[in-house]
Amino acid sequence: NQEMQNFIYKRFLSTPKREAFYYEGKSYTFETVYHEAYRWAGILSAKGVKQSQFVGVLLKNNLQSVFVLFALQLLGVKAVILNSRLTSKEIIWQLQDSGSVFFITEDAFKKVRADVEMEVSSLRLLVKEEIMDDDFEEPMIVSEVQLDHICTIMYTSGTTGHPKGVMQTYGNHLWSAVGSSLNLGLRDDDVWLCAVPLFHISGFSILMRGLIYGHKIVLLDSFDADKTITLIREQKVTIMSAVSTMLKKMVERLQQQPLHDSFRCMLLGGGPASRALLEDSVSCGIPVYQTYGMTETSSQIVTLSPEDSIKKLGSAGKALFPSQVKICRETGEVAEANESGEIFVKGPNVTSGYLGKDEATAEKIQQGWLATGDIGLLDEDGFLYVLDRRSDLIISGGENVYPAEVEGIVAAHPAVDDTGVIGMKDSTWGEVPVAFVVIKKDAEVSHKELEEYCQEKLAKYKIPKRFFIVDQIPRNAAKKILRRELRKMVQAF
Ligand code: S0N
Ligand code: AMP
Ligand code: MG
Ligand code: MG
Repeated sequence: NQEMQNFIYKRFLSTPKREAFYYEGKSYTFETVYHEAYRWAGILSAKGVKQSQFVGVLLKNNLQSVFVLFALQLLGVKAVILNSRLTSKEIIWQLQDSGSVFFITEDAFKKVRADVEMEVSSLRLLVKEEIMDDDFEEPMIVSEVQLDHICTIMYTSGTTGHPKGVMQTYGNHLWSAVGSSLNLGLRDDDVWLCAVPLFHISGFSILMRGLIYGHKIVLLDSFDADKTITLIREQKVTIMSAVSTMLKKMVERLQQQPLHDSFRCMLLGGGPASRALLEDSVSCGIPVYQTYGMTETSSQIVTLSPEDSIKKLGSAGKALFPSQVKICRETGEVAEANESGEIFVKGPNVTSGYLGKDEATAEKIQQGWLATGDIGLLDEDGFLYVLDRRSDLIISGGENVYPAEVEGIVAAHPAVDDTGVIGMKDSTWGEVPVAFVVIKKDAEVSHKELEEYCQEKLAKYKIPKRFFIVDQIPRNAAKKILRRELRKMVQAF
């Protein structure tokens, strides 16, 4: 069993005086970050937060949140990181599924907080603003972390039913950061801008890289294209992580005035990117690197390399040094070059499985190979092209929407007889969900009512943007929805 010094403590010992963060006009060194995390560990410890517990966290993208997340690592707690766009119902489900003992949140999430308090009385609630000046107790710091111990849990939805908690170990995060650096390189002057949510691995992995590499992170509360461009210039940012929706907004503004030369990488992931967006980025001086990765791989697993970023534009690249990728036919045989099939990935950054779901884990991971459900091909030079998303998955601005989950909610409406959900192209979000609905005989329901019905149960981005009333949902003999037919029907409306 491999052990390493606690990453936060190690970074503090290594380079205490280096800048770790730039946030809202101020810089913070690793020394300050360590002390703040330690202080938070003391406060949480006094409340009863202990090693090995699962603790739910619902936090905004600010520096205090980083301190809390780092405090949990110092305490050896498994942080169940919750997506703040979810409804109370969805959050409560994840808190219960993970067996969280505490729920740490902040003032901004008043409604969720009240709902959690009312519905899960056994959960101990801690509100950041209310406890930040409370009593401190000398915390029991986990001085060494086991690489196979869980650091974080992030939920990801599946094709059927409820989301599953992806277990991300210290080793997963470490190897992910190592793989990234062996491809993109490390430079003394690197500064990584984080405008993606810390509750996704896109954002959380930036925090881990910051600790492991010892470079500065420019942290934003949320994405704003103008603010981001200003900060890239002011803070001499060299790398940024983005999804297509964000990049598109930046490209619109950068036509006239390209970024400085030292900005060396726009790491683009979380979903597909159009050829036009990639070309526009290059033409306005943004060095764009497509990457393929997911919650289960603790961020990137396949990424373009600097020398191929132009030559192989449109490809997601090759597997990072610690990892492997292969394409398989339905029979399980490895596909030939340029033949499409399911994408499988393997490596020390790949999760060991889903929390408490041994069956789902055994189904998805065999001999270390994770069946992603995505469809792609490797060209004759071994470059990955992602052709289609895992089983019907709709990606809206980097957030995942599973049709089955939305269908389950819409179908439960008393006036609805049957429903089918698909993605529809959208210029802002890439894709948005839309629903086809069959209304029960003699029943009546307006679009507005259907929308309101969804509001309590589904995160905003999952609510169908349109409801098309139809006589029948096309299904095959096994009653499976024929989504291809629905896609054709969209064009008729
Ligand atoms: C695109 C973003 C920034 C949009 O958010 P914005 O503009 O801040 O919106 P809000 O002000 O919060 O809300 C305004 C209205 O818009 C609705 N809304 C917000 N987001 C969405 C959305 N995605 N889809 C649909 N609607 C949305 C709000 O509900 C609100 O509506 P009204 O006004 O009606 O109330 C934001 O969505 C965002 O940050 N997206 C990115 C999320 C992300 O990071 N996804 C990646 C997840 N995947 C991974 O983490 C694995 C891949 C990975 O690790 C990676 C990914 C990218 C780059 C690098 C990596 C890597 O490997 O390192
Ligand atoms: P998540 O774990 O929520 O980040 O979702 C990961 C999923 O996003 C993958 O399984 C893919 O379906 C999709 N995805 C990630 N990267 C790409 C890419 N470069 N091109 C197309 N789809 C992608
Ligand atoms: Mg997901
Ligand atoms: Mg906003």
